[in-house]
Amino acid sequence: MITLYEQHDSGNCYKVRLVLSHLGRAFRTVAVSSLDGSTRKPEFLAKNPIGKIPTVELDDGRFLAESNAILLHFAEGTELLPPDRYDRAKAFEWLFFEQYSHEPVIAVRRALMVYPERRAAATPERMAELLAAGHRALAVMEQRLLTAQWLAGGRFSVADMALYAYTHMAHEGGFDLAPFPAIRVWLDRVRAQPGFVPMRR
Ligand SMILES: N[C@@H](CCC(=O)N[C@@H](CS)C(=O)NCC(=O)O)C(=O)O
Repeated sequence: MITLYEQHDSGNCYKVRLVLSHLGRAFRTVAVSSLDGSTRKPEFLAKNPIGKIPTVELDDGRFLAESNAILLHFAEGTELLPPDRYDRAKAFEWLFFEQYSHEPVIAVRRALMVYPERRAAATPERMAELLAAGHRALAVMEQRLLTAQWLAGGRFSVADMALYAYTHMAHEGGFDLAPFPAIRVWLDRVRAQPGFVPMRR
């Protein structure tokens, strides 16, 4: 059976729960966390030398890390990856955008606000920079979603799963979604998909 090494309140780990649930794939979970040092232990580093979660162990015993690579692995050959070459590349575009321009600002600002041990790094300058960068990322999504139901191609895909994870928690990072009505409707659309599971808290 697939094993997901995860931290329950991580959006990156939640993406994997979303894809496995949507596809009806059985999996078990093992809790790992930076807070208790378990992501730095040799037994975990042997599974993923980067020392990050999510990490999955596949049915054949091989390991895979990086949330969006994991999404792509499970989505291969399913309706979650657009068959058209251009639409597929657009899905990749959103996955790279998520990792470079969205998660590093929206998830990080949330972490600085939510985890007491990170608060010392939440200087006013850093929080202001992250807020501005987060608004820029949300504006890019809003622009697409004003004229399209889904981020890539004409249907729900891994791109929507990847961006849903931290966008739906953006308010915990101090981001007000009121100026982004198309994003708010899209969040509801994602929640209405078969197999949707809410994030565990
Ligand atoms: N780019 C990675 C980021 C993974 C990541 O930063 N995971 C965090 C939890 S959200 C983590 O493992 N933190 C523990 C640590 O750094 O020790 C992905 O998308 O999977």
